[in-house]
Amino acid sequence: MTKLLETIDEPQRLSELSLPELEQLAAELRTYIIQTVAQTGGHLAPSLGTVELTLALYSVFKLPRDKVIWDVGHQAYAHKILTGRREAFTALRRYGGITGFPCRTESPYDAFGVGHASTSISAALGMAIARDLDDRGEHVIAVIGDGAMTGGEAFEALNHAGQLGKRLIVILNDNGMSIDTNVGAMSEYLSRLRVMPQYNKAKKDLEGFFRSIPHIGDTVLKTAEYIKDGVKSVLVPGGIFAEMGFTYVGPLDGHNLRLLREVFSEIRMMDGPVLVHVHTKKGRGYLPAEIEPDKFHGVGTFDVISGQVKKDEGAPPTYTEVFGQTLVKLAAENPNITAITAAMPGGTGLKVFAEKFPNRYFDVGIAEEHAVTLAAGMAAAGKRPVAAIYSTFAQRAYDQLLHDVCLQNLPVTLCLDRAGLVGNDGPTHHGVFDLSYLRMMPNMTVMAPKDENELRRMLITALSIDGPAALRYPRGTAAGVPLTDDVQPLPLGKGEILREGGDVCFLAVGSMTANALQAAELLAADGIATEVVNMRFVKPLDRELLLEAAGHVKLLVTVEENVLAGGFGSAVLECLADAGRTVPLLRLGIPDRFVPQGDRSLLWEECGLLPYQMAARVRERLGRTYG
Ligand SMILES: Cc1ncc(C[n+]2csc(CCOP(=O)(O)OP(=O)(O)O)c2C)c(N)n1
Repeated sequence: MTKLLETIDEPQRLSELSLPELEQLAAELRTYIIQTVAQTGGHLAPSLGTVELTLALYSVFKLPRDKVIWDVGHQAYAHKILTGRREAFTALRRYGGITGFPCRTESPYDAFGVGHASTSISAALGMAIARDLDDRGEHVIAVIGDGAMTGGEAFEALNHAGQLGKRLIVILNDNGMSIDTNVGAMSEYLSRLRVMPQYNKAKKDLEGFFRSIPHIGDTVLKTAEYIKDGVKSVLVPGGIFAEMGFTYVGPLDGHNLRLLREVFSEIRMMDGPVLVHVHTKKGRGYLPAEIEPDKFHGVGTFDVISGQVKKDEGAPPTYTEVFGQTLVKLAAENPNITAITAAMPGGTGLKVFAEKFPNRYFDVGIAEEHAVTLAAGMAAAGKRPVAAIYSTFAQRAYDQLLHDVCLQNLPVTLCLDRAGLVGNDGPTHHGVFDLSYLRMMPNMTVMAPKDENELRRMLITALSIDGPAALRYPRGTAAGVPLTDDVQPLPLGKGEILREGGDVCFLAVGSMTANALQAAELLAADGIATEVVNMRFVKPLDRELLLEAAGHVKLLVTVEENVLAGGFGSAVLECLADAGRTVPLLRLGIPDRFVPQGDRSLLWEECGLLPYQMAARVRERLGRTYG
């Protein structure tokens, strides 16, 4: 039998379907999402929770004229499948395949590019303003999770939208979860709404009310009034959103297609900003994901029947794990150490710390800016805060790092996980800018370890510096070196010569040290004697070592998993220029463009960072320079 899903190439078809057909489609979508993500990996639990929401929205609103902006975009798999990418979905997140998030260049239905949280209401308001300036009539709808709602930008946008009073729909997709359990006073407020005794009764009343409307058009105004004054006061004591100028509707069962369609049909006719609060279940329809929504938030390949995630048994620990364990050890010795995460306790390895030292552990929600200034405040008051943030999300806290931490020379330790190319999450998530944006900040020390043992030494070093320090390390398994018992701090600003050679010298940073060593082997086989230095510090630079190397080789090669613009190679050039030295120098790193998604090794290849490519570039440059 032909599946209904196979007949849907564009979302316009959805408005022709009956309620039972839409319900059938919901089931088919779930099966397709589960089976595909089991093969590709991806954001399973968030996307299973929004199936009915997507169907209800797309069967009521007129896409692509009406704009739907998905916050983060990790819950938008049904959106992708229903908007012309059903077959392409099998290559989700793969190199050359479709991206894991909405992306404007991928589809006209992807109204706004996303990946980082809490941007949807700002973007939607911008579109609503543009629409009104141009006298158009489309609807603009932001769909934001309760986790993303903890981000400051979401509040800034609500604040602005409430004041402007423009026609705008915000759908709050509340599943009680961020990646881990959601945190914060707003989250507690939302869960109070969930358990209010009036909720179930009022929900029924609301359903009954809409069902009893014979000619919807005639009763729109009455309905709008009911929603505005009735539901608000029954269901939302204090009504935060109403106080901010929004008409509040809800909470509604986000899996009840009929109810959602009815409510969306009504609010389509309303003016001003409206917030529809829906309750959904993360992982809905796949039991393993319902039971462990955090594990299935973003998941690798897994077995559909058992729900077992495929693991590489016997693989070395991840950098994240080594960081988490080391911090726990250090915190046991130093009661001043505190740990801060911005909604990523699992992802940053801080869960062990949270269990051991709950009163010194702080999950601030998706609020990287606050996390950094919070750390600055703790440091100013005598603590040794460690803020563990993914490199890409720390971009949010640029000014806080500069103005609150570095300007005051406060001893905040910044641990940047997922630095470098992250793989399948793609350009929104690659952590390839941090060396550039950190090294220009006065007072900042910047380090990158070549392996997990060095990560531990760098953490101790950072915590011994009387000022700000950052270390950045990559996603995934570490080098697999034995962890030594006696972990000593590193000499500040000193590199390490790993291999001697008189023709070429690789100056390598962090993850690229291993690749440089392999490239050196290849060159040595061609009779090109190649030195390799593990620089350890991007700031302060080991000037002495650099100038010495510049004096005895024919070519210096800098190699980093960071953008070339303003990165480590630029720092080396500055150092040489300041010393009045002109030396042939080749810079290897991430080019001046956004790198797509795919396996990390494929992306390294795309950027010319595999050992054979490095060796080829060196040979070519030597040939050109010395004939
Ligand atoms: C600025 C930023 N920080 C952190 C993240 C990582 N992140 C992705 S989804 C997510 C949780 C979002 O929770 P919610 O909005 O409730 O959506 P749900 O996954 O529960 O559907 C987090 C913390 C991010 N995408 N952007």
